[in-house]
This record gives sequence, structure tokens and C-alpha cells, in this order.
Amino acid sequence: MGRFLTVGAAQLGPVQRDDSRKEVVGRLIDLLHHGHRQGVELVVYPELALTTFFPRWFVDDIAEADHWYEAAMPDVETQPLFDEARRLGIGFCLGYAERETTPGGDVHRWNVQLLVERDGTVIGKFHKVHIPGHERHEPGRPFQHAERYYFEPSPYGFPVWRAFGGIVGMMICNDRRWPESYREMGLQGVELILCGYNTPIHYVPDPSQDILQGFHNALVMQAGAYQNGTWVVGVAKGGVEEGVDSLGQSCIVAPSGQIVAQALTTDDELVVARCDLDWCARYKETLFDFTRYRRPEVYTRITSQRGVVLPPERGTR
Ligand code: ING
Repeated sequence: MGRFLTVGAAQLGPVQRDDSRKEVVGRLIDLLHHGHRQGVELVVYPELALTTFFPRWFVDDIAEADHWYEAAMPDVETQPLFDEARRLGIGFCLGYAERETTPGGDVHRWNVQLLVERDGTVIGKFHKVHIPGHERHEPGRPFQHAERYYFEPSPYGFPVWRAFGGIVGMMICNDRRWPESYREMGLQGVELILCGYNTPIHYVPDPSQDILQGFHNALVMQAGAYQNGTWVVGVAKGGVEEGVDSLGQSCIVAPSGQIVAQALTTDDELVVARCDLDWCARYKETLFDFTRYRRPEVYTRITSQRGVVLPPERGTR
């Protein structure tokens, strides 16, 4: 038997500064059509799929960056994607920058992913929790990674939703490097985690990590999948975007931790896998039977403490 869901990781090649929303939405729709021909039921797009990765530039007045954010979803430019997905009966997960104005008039800038069911119902929205990089202009860098200037860290954590015949969660890019992201969802029985990313190959604070970007990408998603008995779908925006070379290597990871499908290019490419959500139980009910084996009473530092607290110095007497 099995509970099968055919998933497509819709990797994007670069989106340049001057590419219009209309052009990008056209590419997203092309990938939907590729998926339709392969029986895909859920298409997952990258982080900030509608624009270039704009945190690589700093602007003194953040209002100058407002055009990178969506104020409404869908709007006239993104409506064709929603319409075509619904017509084809394909659900999707879309990453973008959101500028939210609350009824009280407060403005929030979020890095989000929206999940839409096959019938067009909006299932939920995830707000990125771990915001990497820096908050101020760093003039010495070859490119900025000012995500902490452009996005507020989410206070909403890692919810999961019943959708696509299973239990689905989301995370965005840097969230995938933190075991807490997976575990928060694992503790809610997650069976499928959707994660868009933009990972520059050159890591400015420590270039010795550049050659390891692909290894680290696979390492964290494979470990997170296995340790929580869940499928993980990692979807890149790859290739050379405004001069910055970004990792592709979009992949679909099984609850065993095995990569079952991976992108061959760094361009627009749909990576497809038929995911059996029932396979999660093999791990969740055996060696990762949380109820039987976890020891939260000895894990108290995980939530009570943020940074490292060293042990006391050895006495000199
Ligand atoms: N990007 C990076 C990632 O975790 C990062 C993190 C931070 C790269 C700082 C370079 C510099 O893959 C995103 N988008 O979170």
C-alpha cells in the first residue's frame, strides 16, 4: 500500500535584479507544467523565488527596498501562478519577502513560504526563524548578507499542517542548519518538511567552508530527515545571480536519510520523487520512538539557554 505523494523540487537558476515578477512567474508556471507531465502533486519553489536575493545589497533607507517585498499574495502578477496550479490540481510552496502592515499600522518585514493545496486553498504561511548574516552595512565584503537588516526573526516557531494526505512543515534556508528546527516539527509528527534556500558558495566570514557548502547542505538535511523520520525537500535558487555564485543541489531526502533525487544543474530544473509518507513510521516507531526513548528532563539547556556556558575553571589549589 503506502501513502504516496509525488513531489517536485522546483529549483530556479538565477533571478537577476531587472527580471520582472511577470518573467519569473512565467518560469514558475513552466516548472508547474513539467511537474504536471510527471504526475507531480506538490511543487516546491526556493526561498525568495520571485526576486533576486536582494539582501546582498545594502540601502540606507529601507523604504528603497520596499519593491522587493509583496504587500499582497496573490496580486496581479502572482495570480496566474495560483490560477494555473489550481487548474492543474497541483499544490505549491512559494518563498517570498512579505511586507506586512498590521491593523494597528505597524510594519513587519518577513521572509516567508506559503503553502497552497491542490484545490487552491491556502494551508499556511511559515515565517523564517533563524535569520543569518548581519544587520549593518559591512563595507569590506565582496557582497552583503544583510538579512538581519531586511527581515525580522519569526516569533511563530515551526508549526505543521495536515495537508497533502500527511503532516507537512516548512523551514527556510538557514533554518535547515539547526537541529531544533527539525525537532520542533518532529515532535508534532511531521512527515514532509519543505525548505527553500539561497546559499552563496563563498562564505565570507570563513572561506575554508566554501568547498564544503554542498557537503553541509546534504549533511544537515539528511541528518534532520533521519533523526525525525521525515521526508525533507530542499530547493535551491542556484547559479550566478548578480555575480554571486550560489549552490544548487536541490534534493529530496527520505526518512532513512538517503537522498532519493538531486538536481543535476544549477538552473531551472524540476527534481521529482514519489514519496511514501508511510515510510516515516519505520523510523518514528522504532529507534526514533520519541515517547519511549527521548529524555527531555535532561535536555533543559536546549530551551533555557541561548549561548554557550562554559564549565567553571579548575581550582588552582
Ligand atoms: N543563506 C545561508 C544559508 O544558511 C548564510 C546562510 C549566511 C550564507 C551568511 C552566507 C552568509 O545557507 C540563507 N539565505 O539563509
